[in-house]
Parts: sequence; C-alpha cells; structure tokens
Amino acid sequence: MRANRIRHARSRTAVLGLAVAALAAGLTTGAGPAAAQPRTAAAAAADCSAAYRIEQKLAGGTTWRMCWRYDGMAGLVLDDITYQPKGEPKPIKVLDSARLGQIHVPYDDGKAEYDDLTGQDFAKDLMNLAPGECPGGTIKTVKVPDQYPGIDPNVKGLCTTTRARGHAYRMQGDSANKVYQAQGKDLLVYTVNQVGWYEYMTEYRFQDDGTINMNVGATGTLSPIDYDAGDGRGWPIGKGAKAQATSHSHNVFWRLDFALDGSTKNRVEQYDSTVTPRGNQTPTTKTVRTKVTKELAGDAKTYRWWRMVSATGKNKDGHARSYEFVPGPTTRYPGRSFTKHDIYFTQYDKCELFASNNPKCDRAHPKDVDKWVGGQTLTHPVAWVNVGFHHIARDEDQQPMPVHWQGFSIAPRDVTAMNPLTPAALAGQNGNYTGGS
Ligand SMILES: [Cu+2]
Repeated sequence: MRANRIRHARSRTAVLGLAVAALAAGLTTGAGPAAAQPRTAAAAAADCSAAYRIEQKLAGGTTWRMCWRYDGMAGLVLDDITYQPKGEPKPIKVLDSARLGQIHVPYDDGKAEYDDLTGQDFAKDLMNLAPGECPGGTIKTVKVPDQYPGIDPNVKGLCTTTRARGHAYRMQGDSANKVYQAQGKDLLVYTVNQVGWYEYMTEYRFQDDGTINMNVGATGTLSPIDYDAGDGRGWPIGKGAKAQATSHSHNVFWRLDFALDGSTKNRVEQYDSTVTPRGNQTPTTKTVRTKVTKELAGDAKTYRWWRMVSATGKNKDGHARSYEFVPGPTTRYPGRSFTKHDIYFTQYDKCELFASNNPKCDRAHPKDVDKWVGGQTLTHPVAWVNVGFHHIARDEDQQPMPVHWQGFSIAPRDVTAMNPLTPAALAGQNGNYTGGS
C-alpha cells in the first residue's frame, strides 16, 4: 500500500511537471509528455494459459469465455471472446479483441489536452483493488509491462465477478398465476487505472442474453491545478465564486476487432428509417439497409444504427448472425478531426491501435483514426466507437468524485433463433406460433 502511494504521488507530480513544461513551451497537445516516455515493445503473442483465461457460466445457462492480457498502453485487452448460450453445442466466437482505443481529454480553456492512453501512463498506473470492490469474485494479479524501475509491476488489479442486473424478462402466462420471469446475471470484468488525479474504471459486462456492455467510469479527484476558470469555462465548486474547476471533455474510444463465428471477414450494414406523416392517418415508417463496403466515418442520428454481420454463421432459423451497436449517450466533441464522428469502420491494419496519437506504427502512417478512413474495401472491418462526455464540474464532484459513466453496448441480433434465456415451456413459440389456434 505504502509503495503504491509513493508511486502514485510520483506519477501525479510527473504528470503535473510535464503539463507545466508543455505549457511553458507553448504546446497545447499531449505530444510533449508522450514523446518523453519510453515506448512499449510490440505486444507479445497472446498467452492464454489457465492464468489468463476467464470462463463464467451464468445462472441462465450462458457461458462466456475469453482470454485477458495487459497491454503497456491500452491496459486491459480481452481476446478471443466467445458466447455459448444453453442449447448451443459449441461456443460462438464474437470478438478477436476488445480494448480501449484512447481517452482524449481536452480542457475548455484550451490550455491542456491529453491522450491518456498513449501520453499519460494510463496502463502503468494500474491500481490495486481492495477485496471489497470485487464482491463474490476473483482479483487476479496483473504484471504491468515495462514498468518503471523500482516500482513493483505486479498489481492485484483485475476483478472478475458476477452481478445481478434485474429483470432479464417478464411475461404473464396463459394461466392466471403463471408468470415467466428471470433475473439476469452479468459477468463483470474490470480494472481501475489512475491518470493524474482521476481514476478510470474500464468495465466490460457480459450479459447472460448475449449483450456486451463496455463502459468507462471516471472518478477519483478533480484536478486541483485547474481551479481558475472564471470566464464561462469553469464552474465554482468552492464557497461563493471560489475555485472555478475548468470544464473539459473525456472522449473515450473503444477498438473492436470482430470475428463472428470465428471469421474476421465480417460485413458492416447501416440501417436508416424514414417516418412519413400522412395527415390524420398513422404515419408510416420505412427502414432501408445500406451495405458499408468501404471504410466509413459514421455519424449517429435518430433512426440510424449499424451492425456487424457474420460472413459464415447462421442461427437455427437460417438468419445471418450479427451484433448490433447500441449507442450510449454521447457529446461528440467537434474540436478535433478524430472526434468528429461517432463510429469508424477501418480495414484491419496491425499498426492501427490508438484512435489519436497512435504510436504503434514503425512506418510513415497517419496518427489518427479519421485519417485511416481512406476508401479501402472492408474485408476485415475494425470498429472504433467514440463516446464523449463534457464534464462541467459540480459541488458534488468533491470528494471523492462520484463515478460518471460513458459507453455503449453490442447486442446480439439473430445470433440465436430465440431469446437465449427462453424457458423450456415456451421453446416452441418461435415465429408465427399462434397462427393455428
Ligand atoms: Cu472529468
């Protein structure tokens, strides 16, 4: 514990020092701090021995399996994620890998801008978890790659546990007292990483119905060096008009490499619905599919959604398996070209790992995700999801700061022929089952 305090006190000082140095040099981006740090060696091949395997069978009969590893910049990476609901003879592959792609933090006064993953030691500052914050679960020891000398690289930092999420479904049966209901369970996998005064929770929740939720929560402490924004760029959090915490954005990117049914040759589809008013008659709504065959910078809007479709797998109804992107609330930051779009689909390139200030290419290559949308045909699409949160501090943010969450889900669409949690008594009710009665 003591070592940890020293370590984090040191890294906070380091962040502050570098930020000040960057300001003194007239820099307004995180490029300075990033350049000052050692580069991480290329990721080693995934080790999926027992210590790196996560397998959880949930109460509803669904089993999730995956491998975890820890990247020197991205932090927690989940590989080879499969979903096996009850009744499926073998695991159904969903993702080759799920990871954060960046946390970009620009301040409203224009004086600071950070790329937390590639420039601020996000991964190195993995936090030890107290037993009480992983109730009913297991805290695994993570070895942080390329840790600074003198700092213990082994951190009890990865929690895997299960959590209740309330109703999975409810349905009144034919007889008066028959209620079909089930309480849903999630497998929860998370880490906590400190950046400056913030602590970020990186959460993956795997539901027993096949949905995966990916969220980042920010908590910890408001940055105490930024308490002087009195010109509409901050909010007073001390007595009267004192201590104006500078507002800022947290723009979080996730990088998802799908491999539905074990193949990376997935197809991307966009759906748009148009509602047509008809005077006093009920309006009609028509939904149109657009195949996304080339790289895309996608803009969310109402009545628009995307899905990733398996090139090979079909469910028992003969429908192509897919996962649908379900957006969470977002405030899209228009200040940088890479944050201007909500989702990017790029052709797989092994050096494209971070959505901004990507340091992983050893060849001339653009640094930001928007520049990777260049008209290539998508034969192996990688999805980048961008969720922004504009943080205007409030009195309640101290102290500690309540967790504020941002994220999204991917939900199965036609992965199974019915609700994977369907009780046996209703298993025949697929399609037009009431037609004959
Ligand atoms: Cu914030």
